[in-house]
Amino acid sequence: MGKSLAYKILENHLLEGELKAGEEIAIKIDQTLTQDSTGTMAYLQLEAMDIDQVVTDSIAYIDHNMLQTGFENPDDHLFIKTCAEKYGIKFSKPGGGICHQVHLENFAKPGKTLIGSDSHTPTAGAMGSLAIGAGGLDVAVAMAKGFYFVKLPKVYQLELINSLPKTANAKDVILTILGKLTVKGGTGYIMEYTGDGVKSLSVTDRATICNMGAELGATTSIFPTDRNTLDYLKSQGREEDYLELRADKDAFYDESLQIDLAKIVPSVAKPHFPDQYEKVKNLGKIKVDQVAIGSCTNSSYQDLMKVASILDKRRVHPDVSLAIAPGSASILEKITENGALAKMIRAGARILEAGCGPCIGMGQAPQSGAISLRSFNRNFKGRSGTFDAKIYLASPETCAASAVLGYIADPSELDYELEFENPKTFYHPTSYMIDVLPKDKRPKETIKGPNIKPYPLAEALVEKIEKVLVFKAKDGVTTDDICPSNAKLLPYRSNIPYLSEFSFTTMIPDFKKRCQENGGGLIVGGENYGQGSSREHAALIPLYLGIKAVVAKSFARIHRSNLINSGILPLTFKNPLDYEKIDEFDKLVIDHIFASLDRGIFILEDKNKDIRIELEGDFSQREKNILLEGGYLNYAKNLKIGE
Ligand code: MIC
Ligand code: SF4
Repeated sequence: MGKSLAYKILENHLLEGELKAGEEIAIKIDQTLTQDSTGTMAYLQLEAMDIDQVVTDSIAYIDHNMLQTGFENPDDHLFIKTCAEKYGIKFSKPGGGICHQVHLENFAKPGKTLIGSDSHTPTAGAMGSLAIGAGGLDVAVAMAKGFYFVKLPKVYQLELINSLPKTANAKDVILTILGKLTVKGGTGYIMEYTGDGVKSLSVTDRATICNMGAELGATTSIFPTDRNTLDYLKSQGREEDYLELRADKDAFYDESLQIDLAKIVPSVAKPHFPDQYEKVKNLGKIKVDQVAIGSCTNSSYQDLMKVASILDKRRVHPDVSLAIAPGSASILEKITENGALAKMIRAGARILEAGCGPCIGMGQAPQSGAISLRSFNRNFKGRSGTFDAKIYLASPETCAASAVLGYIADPSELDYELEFENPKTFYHPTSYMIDVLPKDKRPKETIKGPNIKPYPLAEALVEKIEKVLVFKAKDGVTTDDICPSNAKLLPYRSNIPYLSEFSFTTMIPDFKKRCQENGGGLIVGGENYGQGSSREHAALIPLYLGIKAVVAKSFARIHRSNLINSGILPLTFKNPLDYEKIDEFDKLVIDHIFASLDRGIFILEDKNKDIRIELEGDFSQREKNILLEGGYLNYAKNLKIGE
């Protein structure tokens, strides 16, 4: 039986372990990326590893914390810049664009491995790169040592047939897949795209699809390479990076789903999760107050040209605010040069700088109770910066048509032509990219502003945990709940004590107080606990507040690793119905932890109810050692692999 493309790349990078689904393997990492909202912490951890220079081809992007309403964000940018200079890392200045878009343009390479401290790192799968999102500490270790550990996922084949109709976008494809498989459907899988329909999709279409594989919970997503990949690389002036890659004809896949592109129609994800699928046509005329176009999902040159074609000679509805953030300086330069930007401005759009912007609530929070339609990838409650706003996700075409008509509209309601040429070459924003400094020019010290506080250090596991259940959460807790992020809070990503004030405030007002009054505690959660962002702050805050274990029905992959890296036990109910038996503020005991770690079965005693509940903790030997040694930083310092 032949191999999938994903397994071929993994095999080429295997350092330790066997290619058996479910086994933990160590792979060689070729490239890393960081962004600023997770990067400050990642670089503090890199500094703690006491190295001279990184061993990977690494890029530090500034794209999230762009509003400079005080000294905090610019101080963090400077800290990251000095780290990049000191350790031999390329630096993408603010204004250069969103990390995933700029990486696709300039660095993503077929057949290479990439890990990034951002959950949407798999966007580079559009280029046939095996790209995985991870916590900042995992990325710091990869930069210092060149390896990354991952439980080998199974492979899910998505066979594409036919081609998209004019009004449908690659976004509608991934929204359709999310509707079928849900936000948990990709957990434990690599999503691999195959079939005749692949050739009808451009690299940027493929990037949209790989990007939102993160919302499926998948480890990563990947496309084969072909003529379109070569043309894209040529347009970016790096034809020599092309490599033809595809799965074997008789490749083995654990699961398979066929998607007929011809049947894809304009779609939305309704509030408040990306899998709340509905066809635009079935919505009725939902009035919109705000429309936002951009983000690492849909801010490519092609997407913005489609938007300009729809807005051409039209006017944004008087009741709508339309914001557009281009994905990169290179795209902004092209749409400025060819007049597309002028069409957007004439229509009344608000043009933002190239960056994440409203996607992470960095400005453009909608009005109270607003309906906001966005070409982004996440619509969790509160993420926009306005708690009672309702966010719908859609394609850039649906967004543009809706901005004009004032309600969520199928783009076919408007007449427009999509005839534009793809540029033969793009401008290369070297002005925004600072290359690796020669060794003799590198600074000896990094510069840290006063907002950068020491991060909490994990403690070695103890034999018995005896704590109160300080919070019992429902299904689908996101990292935006555990560590809310918006323009006011993002500047404190290097200040865990301050951030801890806001933890879980989307759900309860007094999580921190509960922890303080009870000397820390335990958290209980439902399905897919910790879905969403890769931010390790969602583990560092609980660590800081004395949380010793999180018991849930299931965990999202990156968050589970972040908990282990921070020395917090992530355990699951053996019987999910046991979730119902325990209540907030019950006294809970988990004893005989060392022996339980070996058995993989833990016993939770509820002293109030006088019951015992079986929990599971399926840890690899490395994960057990991390927990026993008090976190990944301690464990990784002296670790060597593949030598
Ligand atoms: C996000 O989209 O949620 C973010 C902001 O890009 C995060 C990273 C972060 O929390 O800083 C992500 O996706 O990993
Ligand atoms: Fe930035 Fe939004 Fe993409 Fe996260 S999802 S990297 S915030 S554009």
